[in-house]
Amino acid sequence: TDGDKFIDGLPKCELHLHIEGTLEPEMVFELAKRNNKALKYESVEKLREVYDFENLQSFLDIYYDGANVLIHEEDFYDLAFAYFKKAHEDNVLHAEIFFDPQTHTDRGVEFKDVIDGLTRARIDAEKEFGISAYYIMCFLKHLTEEEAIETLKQSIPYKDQIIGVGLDSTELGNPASKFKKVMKMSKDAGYQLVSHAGEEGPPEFVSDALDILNVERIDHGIRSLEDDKLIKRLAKEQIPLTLCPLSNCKLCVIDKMEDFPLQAFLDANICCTINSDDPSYFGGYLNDNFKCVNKSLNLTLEDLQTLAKNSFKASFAPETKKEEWI
Ligand code: ES4
Ligand code: ZN
Repeated sequence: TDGDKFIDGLPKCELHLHIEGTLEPEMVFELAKRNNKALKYESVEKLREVYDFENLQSFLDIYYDGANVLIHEEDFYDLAFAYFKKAHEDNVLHAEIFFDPQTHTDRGVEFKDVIDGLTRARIDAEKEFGISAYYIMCFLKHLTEEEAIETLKQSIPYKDQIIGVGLDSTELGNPASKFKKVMKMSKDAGYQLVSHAGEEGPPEFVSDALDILNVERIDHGIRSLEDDKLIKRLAKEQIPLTLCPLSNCKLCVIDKMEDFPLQAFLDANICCTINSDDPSYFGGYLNDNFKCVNKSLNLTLEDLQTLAKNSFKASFAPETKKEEWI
């Protein structure tokens, strides 16, 4: 359709993408072979068949298992470079990419190998595609704050390669208060702060991320709509939300794309953005997310433009860059 062509040509930013969530089944098999790792699935097709989730946790179990094939610096390079190629095809000019160091260091992979591979891919992609990118290190909410502090310490020698710190993984049972100290330490170390909140958890989890952790951006935040006062606050303070429509469908946060409440966020004048979260697991990259939402919600070209503009506005890129892009 016309909308699809408009979306293809629209310059945009990706602000909510887990690099481990771009690991395609084909690459799982390639890396397993290269690293002499046995897989419990007999084929790419059989692996893809288990990508059928009922909630966040059922996805996370599969996602952490998939990450086991990532071992060497070049594995992280190949993973990230493949993503940059896809992103460039989607007219993504700038990406702020999450990585989960603990998923790897807990298996004996060195922090250095993770960040070195990711950084080398970023530099090569900037040269080859002209794409710009930052990395955001996430602490896993299902682990302890002490473990997060240990990871923060490991990151310090590489802090010039990391723009910020986020929180992801299991939301229910892991409130913001659990990570108050490590997030303050991260801010003091010079990192920007973001957090997943209000994906499966109630709106209070979003206000707590703002009030207790002082984050600048909320990842997901879809359940904010259940609290009118919070919605007014997000609009007034122009706190960006990085929404992920295909993710919300696949993890049963919503029943169907027609229920994705984008219009409510737009009507409330909230700086909402469209993102792909874990594209290999959720059925599509950034333009697939835009197209799916556009088709199900009958957006106007103006809405699409607003969403792209919001993505630049919400990014951590310097103001001069943003002006150039918008
Ligand atoms: C995630 Cl969709 C989602 N939610 C929370 N944590 C995550 N890590 C990777 N994908
Ligand atoms: Zn996420």
